[in-house]
Amino acid sequence: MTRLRQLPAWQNLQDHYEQICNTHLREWFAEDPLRFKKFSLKQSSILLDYSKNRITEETRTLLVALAKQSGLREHIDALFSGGLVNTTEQRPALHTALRNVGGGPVLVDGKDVMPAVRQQLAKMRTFVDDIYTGNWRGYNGQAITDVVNIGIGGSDLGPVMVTEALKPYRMPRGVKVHFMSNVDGSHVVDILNHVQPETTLFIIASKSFTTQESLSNALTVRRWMQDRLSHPDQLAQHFVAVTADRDKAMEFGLPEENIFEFWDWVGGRYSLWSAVGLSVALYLGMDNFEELLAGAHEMDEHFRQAPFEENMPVLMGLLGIWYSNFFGSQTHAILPYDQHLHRFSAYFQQGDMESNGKSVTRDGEAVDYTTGPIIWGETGTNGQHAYFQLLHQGTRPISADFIAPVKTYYPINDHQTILIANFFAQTRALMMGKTQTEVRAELQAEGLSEAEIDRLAPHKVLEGNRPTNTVLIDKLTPRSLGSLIALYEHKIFVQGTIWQINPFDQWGVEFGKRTTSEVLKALSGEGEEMKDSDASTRELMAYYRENS
Ligand code: G6Q
Repeated sequence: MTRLRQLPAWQNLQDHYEQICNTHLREWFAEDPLRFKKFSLKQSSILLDYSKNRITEETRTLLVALAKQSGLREHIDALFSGGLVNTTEQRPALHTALRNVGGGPVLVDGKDVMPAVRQQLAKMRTFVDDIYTGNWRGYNGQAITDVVNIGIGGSDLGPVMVTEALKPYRMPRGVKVHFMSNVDGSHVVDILNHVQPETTLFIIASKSFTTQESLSNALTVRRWMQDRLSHPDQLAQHFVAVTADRDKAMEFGLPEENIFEFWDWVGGRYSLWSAVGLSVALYLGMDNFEELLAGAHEMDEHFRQAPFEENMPVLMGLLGIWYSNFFGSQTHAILPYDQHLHRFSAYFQQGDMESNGKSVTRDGEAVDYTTGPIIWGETGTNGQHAYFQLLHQGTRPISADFIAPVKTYYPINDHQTILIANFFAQTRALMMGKTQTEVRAELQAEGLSEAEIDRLAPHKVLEGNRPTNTVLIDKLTPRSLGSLIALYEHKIFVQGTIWQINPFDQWGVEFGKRTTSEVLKALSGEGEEMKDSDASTRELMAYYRENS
């Protein structure tokens, strides 16, 4: 594998950067009335305007060349066809198969996985029907009114984000959903205080079924439930599991029919599309869950087939590379202008940072360039009254995605127009900035003296030239949300491929889990004292023991 910085396109981009890095976006917009047309595209229900980026047509050509020289086409083919793209764990990463519902076979080890995928979807549908028709009831015959998903990380963040995003599509008189992720007893108690044992269903979502937080929470909840039952078999009416390790779920005490399966070729942070989405399906209904899958599938097909110059995830991925590796950006903000998307940035904080937070190439060589950016953000309008100041006038180069629906689900008064006015205003302001001359003219018009103008003007100048993508969704629906999520998943894949890293492992997270087990054993007196532990950790544990 030729190292990234040795690729001819990389060198060309470096030279090109030197040529254009001082050009202001204002100039490019003034020169070219067709700029929006040249740098925007529509796919499914999503319009991407990337014209407010610091690029020319030549930049795009050079970035696309980088993608081609990085073998992106071959990597995409491998991703979809079950190639071992998770190189360290020697596994495919086939989240796309989970939404390939009407599509052809997908082979893993020579075996088509689609029948198993369809079987689990059918099982989910039956289960959702059973809950709503009252075929499945709690131990004393009452209908289920509350569903608690016990899971963390990839087994939590997706369902939380999607159920929040699609609130208007919840089942009429449907179940309430709760998400118990933190091992902090406060989280457990907060949720148990809001549900009744006889009408609550717990979903233990854990791919490995060994994650300490989820298992501790599940055990506590099981005890809480057992105290109320007259017969141990009644437990099965209140617990189901979603896991890739059926045996462990059975050891926990669940009958086989209460176990929904997914597979080791589904990464945790890409597992929303599997039975990990059971809480979503219960909340929205199975038809809406399948719409979500269909929307993602549409984006998959686009990603697989569109030429790179017109390929939304490829272009977004390349723009990120442009800023990270040539402009030296360290962070990228995701800013949804939709209250229901308030967990979207957090979801892709995991999606992106856990995937591309790597510093070694697939071949095990240390990288000599920057990889995954720090992803952050929350709903846009609130952010405008908080951290946007740094976006406008701070010293760090930051790129951002602005996301909004055109049509709102709740057309009350003029809220949507005001929201969208804010949305357009911010990307324009970030792009245009305000020059010294403009600031002085404005202050003069306000009647300020020359001395006052001299004092104030430097503070009111805004450099502008801050790059943004605008992502407009026709309306936030299960289908369009599916496409939007898949867009970001594939963007991450594009970047991981170009950076020559494996976006599908997470050894840092695993190391954290293992270290916790050692500390826990020492702290709870079950294991050896951590003799080789450093003075800081040892003393902190001692302090905790004395004072807790
Ligand atoms: C995701 C990560 C991580 C994982 C959780 C939960 O890609 O590996 O966030 O999802 O640690 O793991 P389990 O589902 O195995 O409990």
